[in-house]
Amino acid sequence: MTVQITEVRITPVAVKDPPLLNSVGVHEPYALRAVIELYAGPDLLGLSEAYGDDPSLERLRRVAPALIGLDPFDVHELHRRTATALGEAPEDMPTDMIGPPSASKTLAATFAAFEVACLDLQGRAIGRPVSDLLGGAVRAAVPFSGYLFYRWAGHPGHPDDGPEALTPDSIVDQAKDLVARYGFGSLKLKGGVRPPDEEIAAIRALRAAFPDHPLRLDPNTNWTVPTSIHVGTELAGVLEYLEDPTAGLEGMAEVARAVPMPLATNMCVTTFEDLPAAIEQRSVQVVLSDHHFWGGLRESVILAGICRTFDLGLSMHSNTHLGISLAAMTQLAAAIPNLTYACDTHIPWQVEDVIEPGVLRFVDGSVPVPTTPGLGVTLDRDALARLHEQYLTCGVRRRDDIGYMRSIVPSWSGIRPMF
Ligand code: GKR
Ligand code: MG
Repeated sequence: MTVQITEVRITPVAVKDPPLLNSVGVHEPYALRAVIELYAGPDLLGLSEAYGDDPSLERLRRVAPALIGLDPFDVHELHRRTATALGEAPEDMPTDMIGPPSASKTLAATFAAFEVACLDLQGRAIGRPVSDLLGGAVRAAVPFSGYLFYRWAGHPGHPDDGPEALTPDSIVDQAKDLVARYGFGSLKLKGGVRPPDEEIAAIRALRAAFPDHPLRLDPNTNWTVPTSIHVGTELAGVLEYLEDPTAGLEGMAEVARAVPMPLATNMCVTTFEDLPAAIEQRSVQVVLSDHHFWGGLRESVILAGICRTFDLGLSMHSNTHLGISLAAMTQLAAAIPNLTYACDTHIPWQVEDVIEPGVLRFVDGSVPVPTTPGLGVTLDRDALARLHEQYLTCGVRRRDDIGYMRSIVPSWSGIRPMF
């Protein structure tokens, strides 16, 4: 069977995002994503979803013309063409919550955007789900964790769009709401926002309200080593893992030696090059994979193999994303036997999407893995057009949690560690 890419479409979209607080600032009213459509003739289409900020879009657009004529089954050739077309593209990532930018990471992120669409195309061409292309699904449904955020009730100048959550009790209320609506069986608190002892109190309140839920806390490196050790010691026996308490492999290794729970990361181990030193120094015990910057679905399977070899746990990270990425994350997680932790997802915070509803749903905190060809999801063309129009008018062109916070709190520095 001959399959060749005949057309590449890249459509930036903006989706409404609530005022979620994190260690550097606050989410802006809109988050950006790019929807990628790879056509192999008029009826065969592969989908993917990627970062939608200006530098990422520029890289995607630079590569797109080189993909015409590509066989979507030849992902090695896709990699060659991506690398050649990118050339000396500036190193830049849409957020520093996923470690520093590097040439290999920008290449990995750009390649990943097209690789996922190629795998969707492959699956549709042969009539098999993407999980089959990754070794086969070892689970029929993928568990996700309920992602808790400190938040304001609304963006300044906009109507309130949810209850404020700034105290332990309101975080527990938020958790009860997410668990009631989605059935999540584990919970993660985005920390590094309130003073550490308040966040310890929030975790203890969650433990009291949810005695059996695994709990995670992630301050995105907003703590010094002593603060991290203090929090880790106070929460002994309470946390499933502590995520990125402090910056860098050395600091993480020092914390890891002093606290009883595993340390997880999506900030100090974010490329294959980071792994040898992290393993040697025992900086982390759990790696959070993310196909968007680890180089796609097949590279994420390779990461899983390395984690298995070196006895590292494997979990999955999430930035703001939509249904196409949720489908990709679900297909991938279904096919990785040692992905034994519930995955992260921002989906409960999103009220808009680009896919037709109904296929992806949460049942008892897990997403049943679509068994239809490819990723299993279909573009909602009206929604795509509407969210593209929103992109054109919203004014946001790259994520800037620090700058947005500074526009509200002029003295805000966003410099970590704050505590
Ligand atoms: O969106 O505010 C956020 C999150 O903090 C996200 O940016 C992080 O990358 O959720 C991510 C994490 O686990 O570090
Ligand atoms: Mg994290």
